[in-house]
Amino acid sequence: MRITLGLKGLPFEYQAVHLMRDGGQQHRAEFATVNPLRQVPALEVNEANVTLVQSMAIIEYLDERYPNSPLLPQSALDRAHVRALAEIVNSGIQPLQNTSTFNELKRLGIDHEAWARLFIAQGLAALEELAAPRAGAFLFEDTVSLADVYLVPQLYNARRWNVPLDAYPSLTRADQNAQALPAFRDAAPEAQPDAEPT
Ligand SMILES: N[C@@H](CCC(=O)N[C@@H](CS)C(=O)NCC(=O)O)C(=O)O
Repeated sequence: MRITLGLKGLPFEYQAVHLMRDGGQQHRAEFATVNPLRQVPALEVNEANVTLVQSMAIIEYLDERYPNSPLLPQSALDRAHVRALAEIVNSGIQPLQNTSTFNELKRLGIDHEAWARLFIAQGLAALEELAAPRAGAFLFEDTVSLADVYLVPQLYNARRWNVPLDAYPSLTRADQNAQALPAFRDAAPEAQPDAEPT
């Protein structure tokens, strides 16, 4: 969501919800009314007095409402391809390595680190295979798309879990090119006001 706000050049007010501190601030009663699933992100749209949840819904809303720098290509078939790339991350990798997923794995005595590395590597391998034939400077041809918006945070996370990335040249090329753009750099976790000092 932060990447998209940056790509669209939209000013926004940042409100931190720390997922670990105080047992997870997403579980506070006031946040549960924002998102009953107790997950970030959420976007308060002032002009409509509405709060949106689910990153895909938020990003597609922003893309429709602010059509500059479109995140989806012109043709319906190409849009389906780009959405499929984004969904590999959004529904095929990310939910398997969410904080709440890890908490439950730990409770069940399962090695969550091995679990995370397995599903991240499997998902990235599928993403590479699907993206490679049409990848260019970015995951779909030479323009930033919805697919890159999902790729970059997932590779950030993969590095955190020491997942080797050498086998995914289309993904690492797109990531490297995205890092040259302020919208991606400004959205990085360490660039946020509430980032822990390293
Ligand atoms: N499908 C949701 C996933 C949101 C999600 O899982 N957010 C994570 C942070 S990246 C979260 O809030 N986790 C809190 C938890 O698992 O307790 C979306 O795309 O917005």
